[in-house]
Amino acid sequence: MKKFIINENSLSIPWFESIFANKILNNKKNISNDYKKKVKFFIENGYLIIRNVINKKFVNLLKDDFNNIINSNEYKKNPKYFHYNSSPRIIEGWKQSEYIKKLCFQKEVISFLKFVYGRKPIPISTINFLKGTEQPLHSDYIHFGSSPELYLAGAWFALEKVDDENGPLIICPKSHKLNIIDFTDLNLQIPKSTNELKTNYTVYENYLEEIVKEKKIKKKRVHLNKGDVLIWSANLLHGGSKIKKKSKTRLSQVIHYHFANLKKIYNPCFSSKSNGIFAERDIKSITIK
Ligand SMILES: O=C(O)CCC(=O)C(=O)O
Ligand SMILES: [Fe+2]
Repeated sequence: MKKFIINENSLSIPWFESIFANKILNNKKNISNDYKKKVKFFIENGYLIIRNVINKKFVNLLKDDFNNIINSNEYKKNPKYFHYNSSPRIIEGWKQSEYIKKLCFQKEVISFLKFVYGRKPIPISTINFLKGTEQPLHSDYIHFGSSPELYLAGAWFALEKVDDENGPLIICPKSHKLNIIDFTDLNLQIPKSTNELKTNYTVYENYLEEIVKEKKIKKKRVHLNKGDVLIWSANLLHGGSKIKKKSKTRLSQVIHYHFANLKKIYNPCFSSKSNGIFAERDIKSITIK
């Protein structure tokens, strides 16, 4: 009889997402107790804050680039229906700025992701924010699916102080353990137009609010300082809180990562996993020359 061996190679999801996560972590060699503690926190809560990972000089240079992009008026934004206020969510900034691109390869973030996912992280998208997004709770896994499942992470960098005044991130610790869903799990159809997409997305957002109420899931507003980063795992619920001081900026950059050697990446908004329908994606990864 062949035994089941508990290690990362006998699992299809990232090992830290599995019920054996702590056991596998404890068997890892050559890591400090301090690092172990951080990983344990990530396993339990689905996110981790690392303070002061980028220096002020780098942040200022990135901000200069960002201001130039804004002033040039030549940039790509998320579609209108993914904006919840008038402040632009600028995508593909890495094509215009070396600093925006360099941030995708920030050492601490890459090495942490590599450790917990057991694969090389591959940056696939950047969004640069001028102000808070006021975006309702969602999981990024509704946008970026992978096979094997859950090989997705986000790194959200504060490029200035973020507190209750300028619309901080809201996260739901431990929510990464909620079921993975797409619209068809809510008895909706795969959308055939952007109108239908927006309608479904709103139902999805309202569904999540109901789940949070029903399960009494706590929301946490995250205060960060310039140069801090918050890393979230694939299915962690997060959003942007209301901006109390409307005139204030909330300069920040989020980077989404898939990982090496995936069989498939797909867009769950146009897929139905339960019916075996996958809208496969062909994403060009962000690379450094
Ligand atoms: O920055 C925020 O307020 C939320 C952004 C976000 O959730 C995302 O881009 O995935
Ligand atoms: Fe998100």
